[in-house]
Amino acid sequence: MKEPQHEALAAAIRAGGAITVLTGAGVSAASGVPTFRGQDGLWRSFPAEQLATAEAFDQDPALVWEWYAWRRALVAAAQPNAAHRVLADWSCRPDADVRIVTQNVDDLHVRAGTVRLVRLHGSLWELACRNRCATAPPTWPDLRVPLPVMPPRCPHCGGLARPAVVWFGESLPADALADAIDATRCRLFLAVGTSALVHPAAGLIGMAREHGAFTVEINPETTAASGGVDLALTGRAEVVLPQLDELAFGLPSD
Ligand code: BV8
Repeated sequence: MKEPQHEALAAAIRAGGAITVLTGAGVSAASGVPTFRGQDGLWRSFPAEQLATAEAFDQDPALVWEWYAWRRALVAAAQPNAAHRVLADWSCRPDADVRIVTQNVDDLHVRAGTVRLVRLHGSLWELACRNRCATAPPTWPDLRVPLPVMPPRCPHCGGLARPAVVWFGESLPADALADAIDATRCRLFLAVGTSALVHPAAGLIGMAREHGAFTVEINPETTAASGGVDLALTGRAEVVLPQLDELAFGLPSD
């Protein structure tokens, strides 16, 4: 059904100019990757403060690695969904200026072929030396499922390796955060599939509005950001984004 709000937003997307899309766990929900705070959310059985922190890791690296190994196996068996594919298509269009800023660490945006992607919180598919040893690179890719040794070791110093993700209480990579802040200088800012609870990522929405962007939220539920955006579209990313894509650019990209 072509709703007026969708039509108007599609026209704005088609009009060109800088567009930024901030994504959260909700865009991977349709791929079967649990969100963090939803009904079946990961945090429900694993409260963040127990696992996604350096303290939790140092206290029980085996337990934290068990959680990440479980998530890696789950994501490895998942496929990018229509939401990822539409955003990848938009990011590749020569006639569009679209940047994707993600909080997700599943790399499904990468597997969907997204270019101009900013990963704020790192990747499940990269490791780092927990000791930050001098001989190891800051991070290195490791796509193996299952990991041959648990918990994995740093190949350079033999110490523990950690997931190269940003834990609570850790700063975001300075370059990624700077790129994300730069991306708030846009005409249209879409927040898709995020509860807008985790900072500084959630703050990007208000920053975009302050920079004059028309801000839109796409989410089946009301969130912390819903009251502060120009347009809150109730819906699932894998449904709404293909609708907008067809309205904006004609043929369904799927
Ligand atoms: C930092 C990687 C400086 C690990 C993650 C300011 C105010 C308040 C708190 C703070 C603040 N500044 C800093 C903090 C503390 C903290 C924080 O934000 N705490 C919150 C929880 C209160 N932030 C930090 O610690 C950050 N670091 O600021 O550094 C510093 C340094 C020292 C001391 C203090 C500060 C680091 C944050 C990064 C944490 N790492 N992930 C891992 O994944 O294992 S965060 C984690 O949450 C994921 O990355 C996830 O992406 C992210 C955000 O969650 P969402 O993506 O929004 O997912 P969620 O489940 O919450 O929501 C899903 C949404 O999708 C829902 O709304 C649902 O309705 C919707 N949905 C469901 N299905 C669909 C859908 N939408 C569309 N379609 C669907 N089909």
